[in-house]
Amino acid sequence: MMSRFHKPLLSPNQCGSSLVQTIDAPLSLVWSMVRRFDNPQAYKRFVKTSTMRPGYGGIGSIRDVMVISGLPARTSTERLDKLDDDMHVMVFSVIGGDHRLVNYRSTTTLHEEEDEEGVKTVVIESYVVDVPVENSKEDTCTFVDTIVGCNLRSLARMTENMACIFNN
Ligand code: A8S
Repeated sequence: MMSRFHKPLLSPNQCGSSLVQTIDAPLSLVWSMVRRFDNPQAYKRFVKTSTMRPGYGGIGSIRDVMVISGLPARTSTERLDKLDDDMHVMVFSVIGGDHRLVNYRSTTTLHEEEDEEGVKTVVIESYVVDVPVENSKEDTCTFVDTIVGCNLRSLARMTENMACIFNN
């Protein structure tokens, strides 16, 4: 299950982790949300606005994200590195912005899993990021795990609610 996409090489000054979220909704529905690099605010609740830079589409696209107030960050510039509609893989990098997550890179993959209740979608999101000099690896990972965990739970809640509507 832990596919080849989630084995990043870490430099000594980096940390990383991976989070898993099982969602009771079809993979096609979950993927339709995850693949929308131009619309992260659809489920990422820390995102206030996201604006695509003109002149792109597809791989290499850049978005300017503004996050909600109350976080140790205001803006983030992010680039789409990979979007595979067959393998259900999405990779993006943080390439700038007003925050402390330097060289952040996130990989998300979707997988179908069947249990007694039916077919579910398993989302794996892994990341790598530089550890700021004044921080520990543990604190950096705890901070990122919190954000990614919130995003994954929000994704689950939204797509499960949508699946519920479609089935009634
Ligand atoms: C994502 C994941 C993360 C986003 C982080 C980790 C961020 O948008 C927030 C706070 C920060 O300090 C950094 O998939 C940054 O969006 C919410 C602005 C990048």
